[in-house]
Amino acid sequence: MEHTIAAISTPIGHGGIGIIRISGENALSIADSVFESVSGKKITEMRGYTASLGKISDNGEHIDEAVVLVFRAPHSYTGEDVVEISCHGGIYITKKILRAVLGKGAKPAEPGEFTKRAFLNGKMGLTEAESVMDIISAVGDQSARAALSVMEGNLRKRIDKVREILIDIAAHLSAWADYPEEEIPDVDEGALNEKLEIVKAELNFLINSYDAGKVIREGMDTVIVGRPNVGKSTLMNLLSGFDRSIVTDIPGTTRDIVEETIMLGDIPLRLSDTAGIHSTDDPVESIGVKRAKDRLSSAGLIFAVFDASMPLSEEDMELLDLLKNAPAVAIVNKTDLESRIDSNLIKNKIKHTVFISAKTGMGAEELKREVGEIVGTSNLDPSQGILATERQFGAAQAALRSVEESLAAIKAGITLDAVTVLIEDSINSLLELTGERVTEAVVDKVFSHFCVGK
Ligand SMILES: Nc1nc2c(ncn2[C@@H]2O[C@H](COP(=O)(O)OP(=O)(O)OP(=O)(O)O)[C@@H](O)[C@H]2O)c(=O)[nH]1
Ligand SMILES: [Mg+2]
Repeated sequence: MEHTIAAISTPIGHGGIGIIRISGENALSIADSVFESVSGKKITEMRGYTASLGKISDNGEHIDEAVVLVFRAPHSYTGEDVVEISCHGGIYITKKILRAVLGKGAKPAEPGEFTKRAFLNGKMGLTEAESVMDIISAVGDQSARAALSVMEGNLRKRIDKVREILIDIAAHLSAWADYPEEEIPDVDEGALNEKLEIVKAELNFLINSYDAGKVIREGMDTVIVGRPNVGKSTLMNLLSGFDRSIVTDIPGTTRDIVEETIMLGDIPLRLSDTAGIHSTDDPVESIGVKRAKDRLSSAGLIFAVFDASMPLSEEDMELLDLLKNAPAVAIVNKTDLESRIDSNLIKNKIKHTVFISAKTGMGAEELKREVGEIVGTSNLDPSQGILATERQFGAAQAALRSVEESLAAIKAGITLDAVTVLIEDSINSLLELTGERVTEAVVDKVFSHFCVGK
């Protein structure tokens, strides 16, 4: 039996309530040794899913008033006996109660240990467990929905379906190979290929949506570039919703990089407003220009801003050339003024071109739409269960590789024995993905990314 663990499960800070969670065989008796209920009833006598009000004290010293909640194994988050002490949410009080609980024999929980126990006790699969942290760190509606969907088991169900097809094929192939004298129907190569192609398509779909899922979870480094005075800082301020960057009509206003994280619809963008790119003798400005160019090459997404009230300059054309094949949106700004720009020159070079007025806010919706197209989030349905971690992504890729190899093997006329081995490899990768066949080291690694108390 695992030892009993305890941790503060709420953030360290001031709050209405702080929760100390205890899980394990001795959770109830340990909680009893620091708690005295108003009713006189012992925690060890309480039924699961019941609460009790009382006094927390440590060796006679009164610490706080608290409510304890009791969960009895296996009907708890971890599958073990669990007690949650809800006390007043203060750094001092919660730590003092935790210390008292540890003094009675509980051990400090490791990061993610409660969820790890839930996984090991079969309360949830590995993909569901992994999504717990994503729910906690969700920054928007889409990322929360994606995490919730995985937690509800949608990714596992999707993988299970794929695996069922592979198991079906493997079983048929083995039966046919092992019992040649039996009346097992011949392997129909066409049908075999067809099934494998279905698996391939589904795995490809999952793998291709991984990057977009990552964007809604983690956001995207985005740089705003353009020559001086085109309205980069005005755009920064429009998207931030406040005056983050200094705006003047003097070219060369922004010199250093100004950063702000914003939500463009459901996509978190880490925006960098930069100095206008042009050739200059000013030593300070030229450092700013170098920084802008460095950011341009490292960013995941580029907002290249142009001034619609002027013809394109040589600097604008140079920037357009730099953007070839880059993930860029060309933003033709100042469309509230009379147009003097030949925007076809831009459209010919950059697929995603939008017309806006950073000053009035016109065109912001179109920008949102184009960004969704570029980063792939506009085609993403987060409620379907999408791959959420590098680990899951790697396992899905390995599974796909084996399926592709088996298709190639069939085509090359290699024996069906060899094909069976490849299909079994793919099944194993999928079992690893869902955590049904996974090493202890992998499990430890998964939960080491968690916070303490979860
Ligand atoms: N009419 C109009 N004026 C704008 C618009 N966007 C910006 N401006 C004006 O253009 C001038 C320059 O704006 P900034 O946002 O400072 O331009 P910038 O690209 O950051 O300039 P640098 O930092 O110097 O590179 C300011 O006077 C803004 O008010 C717009 O959409 N319409
Ligand atoms: Mg500026």
